[in-house]
Amino acid sequence: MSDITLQVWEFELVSHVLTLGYAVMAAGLLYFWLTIRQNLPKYRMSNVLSVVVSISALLLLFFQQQSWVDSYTPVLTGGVVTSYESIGTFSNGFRYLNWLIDVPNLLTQILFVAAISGAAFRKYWRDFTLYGMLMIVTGYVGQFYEPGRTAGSDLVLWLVWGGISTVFYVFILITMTKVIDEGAKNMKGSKMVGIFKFIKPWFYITWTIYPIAYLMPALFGAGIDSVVVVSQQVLYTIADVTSKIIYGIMLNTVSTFLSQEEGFQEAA
Ligand code: RET
Repeated sequence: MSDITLQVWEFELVSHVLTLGYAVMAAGLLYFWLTIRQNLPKYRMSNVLSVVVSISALLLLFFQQQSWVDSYTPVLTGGVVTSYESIGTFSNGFRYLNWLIDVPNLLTQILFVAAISGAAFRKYWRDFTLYGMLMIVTGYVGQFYEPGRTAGSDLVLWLVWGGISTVFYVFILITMTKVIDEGAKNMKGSKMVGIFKFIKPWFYITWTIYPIAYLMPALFGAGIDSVVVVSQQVLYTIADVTSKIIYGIMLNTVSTFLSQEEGFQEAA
């Protein structure tokens, strides 16, 4: 990584945001686990997948925070910290590998709440997993070429791999749109249709934060500088909380109310 000097507040902001991120994952983990029995058994797999997603993100953000602190050293002037200098490479590579676990799970869990089963379930599951993996792997290759980050930077290759990844992302959006439309039909007459349909714009917005973070070096000029590094971490963490935990809470709320409407009562 080229030398980066961070203002004290920039260094601390990222450290705090990452810590908040894994604290939210820990809270989400408990919430999804403790509320699972409020749901009919047919919806519970959605909670299980939320638990899997939360724990993997918890670990990732924890190590991301440690790696952040290890990658910078304080610069002292007259005994006072005036800035932070980079001393190692801090990369987003771990995140991408974490998405390999989380993306297929996040995409699959909605199928249970949408009451999609049988051959349709298998088809959506296969498409989601395939597109998700290909989107991430191509994006992972692309981030190695990120402008200004290492000696291997290459603007064109970075954009080409990012572009290929975007094609798979568009397939995911199309598939998710179909799933939500179908799920809304399946729960017609329920009070939960509104919340369930709201997941569509929520999904579009929160998932699109990831490619925006990828593009930060292009939006802020040629080389990597502190604005790029800091804004990427803040954006990725906002995206993590909204696309995993808040999305999971919406799905859990829908399944709990659907369970009640279907006459289910939690055993005492
Ligand atoms: C990349 C590369 C650039 C192009 C696109 C991307 C999309 C990434 C997305 C990631 C979603 C991740 C989630 C993780 C949750 O754990 C790979 C940044 C389109 C949409 C939801």
